[in-house]
Amino acid sequence: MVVKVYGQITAACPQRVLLCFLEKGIEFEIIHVDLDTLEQKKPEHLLRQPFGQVPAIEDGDFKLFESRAIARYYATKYSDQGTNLLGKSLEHRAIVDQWADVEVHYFNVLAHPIVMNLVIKPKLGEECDLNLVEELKKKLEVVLDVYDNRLSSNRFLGGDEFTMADLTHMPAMRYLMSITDINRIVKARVNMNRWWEEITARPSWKKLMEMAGL
Ligand SMILES: N[C@@H](CCC(=O)N[C@@H](CS)C(=O)NCC(=O)O)C(=O)O
Repeated sequence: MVVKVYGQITAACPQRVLLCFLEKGIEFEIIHVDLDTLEQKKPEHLLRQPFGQVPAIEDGDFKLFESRAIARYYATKYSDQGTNLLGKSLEHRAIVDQWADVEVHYFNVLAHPIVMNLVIKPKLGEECDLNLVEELKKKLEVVLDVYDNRLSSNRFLGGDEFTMADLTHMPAMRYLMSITDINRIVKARVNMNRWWEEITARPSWKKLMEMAGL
C-alpha cells in the first residue's frame, strides 16, 4: 500500500519521514499541504494533525502524526527491508534511541528557534530576536562539541552504521548549514564535518534534495 504523506516537501519534519521511506524503500505519495497559505490550520488538516502542523500520514485506515513517531513506526514495521535504522541488538538499539533522544532534547530545542529566527521569520517578514539567537548559538556550540567528541571514535552517532540517530538530525541540520555562522561552527569540528559530508552523500538524501528542488 502506498503511504500518503501530508506535508510540504521543503519543510524539515515531513523530510524526516520521507528520508526514512527512501532509506527503507517504502512507496509514498506526497499530498501537498501548503504552509505559505496556512493550509495546515484548516479543519480538514486538523483532523489529521490536531496541532495544525505537518507531517501526517495515512496508510489505508491507519493514521499517524509526529514525524519521529512515524519514522520509528515504519523503521520497526519494515525492519528487514532497506537500511536497518534501529540497531541490531537490544544494546545497539538503546544507543540509537539515546542519540535520537539527544536530537529532540538537546539539538532540536536549539536548532528550531535558531532556524525560526534566522530563516523562517525573515521569509515571512516577521521580526527576529537576534539576542536570543546569539545565546542559542553559544549553547549549540556546546552540544556540537559533544557530537564532535562522539564522532571522533564512532563513524555515526549510533556506532558503526547509519541509523535513525543520524537520519533524524538531517532536515534541521540542513537548515543550520545554510546559516553562514553555523556552517562555520560545524566545519570547524573535524569529526562532525566528516559525518555531515558522509551522511549527505547517501542516495536517499540526494534523492530527497532533488525531489524538494533544494
Ligand atoms: N513535532 C512535530 C513538529 C511539526 C512541525 O513543527 N512542523 C512544521 C514544519 S517542519 C510546521 O508544520 N510548521 C507550520 C506551522 O507550525 O504552522 C513533528 O515532528 O511532526
